[in-house]
Amino acid sequence: MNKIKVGVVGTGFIGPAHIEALRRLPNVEVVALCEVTAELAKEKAEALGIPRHYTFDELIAQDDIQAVHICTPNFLHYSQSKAALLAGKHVICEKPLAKDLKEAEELVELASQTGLVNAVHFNLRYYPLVRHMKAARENGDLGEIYSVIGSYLQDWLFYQTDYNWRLEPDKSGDSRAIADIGSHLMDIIEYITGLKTTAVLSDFNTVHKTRKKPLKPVETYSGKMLTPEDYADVPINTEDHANVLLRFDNGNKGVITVSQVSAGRKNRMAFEISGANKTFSFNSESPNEVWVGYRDKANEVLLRDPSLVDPGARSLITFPGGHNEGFPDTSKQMFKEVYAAIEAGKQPENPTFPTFADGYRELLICERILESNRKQAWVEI
Ligand code: SOE
Repeated sequence: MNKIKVGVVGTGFIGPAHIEALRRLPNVEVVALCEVTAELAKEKAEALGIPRHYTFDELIAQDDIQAVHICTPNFLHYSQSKAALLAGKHVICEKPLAKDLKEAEELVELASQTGLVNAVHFNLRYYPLVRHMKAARENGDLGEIYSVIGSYLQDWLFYQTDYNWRLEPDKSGDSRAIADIGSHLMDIIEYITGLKTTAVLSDFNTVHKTRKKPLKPVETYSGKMLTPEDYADVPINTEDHANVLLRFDNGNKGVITVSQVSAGRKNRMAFEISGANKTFSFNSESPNEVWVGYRDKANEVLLRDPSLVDPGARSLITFPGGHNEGFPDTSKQMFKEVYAAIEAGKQPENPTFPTFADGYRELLICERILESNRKQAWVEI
């Protein structure tokens, strides 16, 4: 079998997660990676067992590489996705797709002109029970959506000494928690409910107004405890915590909270979607079960078993119930769909996976959330 050759750009926290997922697909081979310097690329290629290593320009000039994964800090997503598309590569980009709407719009247009496969890594859509809830909405089982209550909570930035490039707007963008994790939550809410968010009212808080910036780089989730000799005090201008009220196009409403300073919440995306027939409650720290609530009979817990979920969700399950699947499986399942399209050579007309257009939509919602916080007023989307 001729495997599709792939290059991965950036090897911080998420690049290796892409590599690990890609290694589990039979028709794909990660042949190269790149980093900011040739030395770091060599070091990472050895550590991750990848045969070839390059700088970015060298990587996209390789004729045999058909697809490129952009796993760098946010400020590089636009220029690198653009360069990779212009070099004729299919592109899978991390979220957020770009730093602003203008950039994202240009990428959507360019991708559509080239016909190349384009995807944004909204991998959390690929929990099988998320697909099950979406199917339940589509087939009428959930009923009209009455309300949505969501949160995405983490604690890896809990201490004032926790530091990462995501705290720096020139690398991450003007929003932090909303762009980084609120984007997943808003994407999932619209994905499952099929509703469009029409207006937002937000209120942000920066709990740590200054943080201790390490004098040397620290990886996301490093958990490293710094001592006074290791850091300098810097002001922080992005949100640790945000509350947002939502209005939907069916006239009903929702609310979300995101926080990166919530002790004990490691990486918990949770939501309750209440419909006319039932409520679904899910959280990503226990992704193999969904609570189903009723008014007139006993509530249920549905376990992720291929024989019990919607047939559409079954395709995202590799192992029978009782054999837990989680975060790493979401990327594998997403890339399975993306690489079926790459094998066919072009972006499908109705992709099942999240595309650059979905990346644009999320950026639009995030920008309006930011604007609402600035104005302390409702903003329409
Ligand atoms: C950091 O907050 C992060 O790695 C996000 O960027 C990811 O999208 C999320 O899946 C886990 O946390």
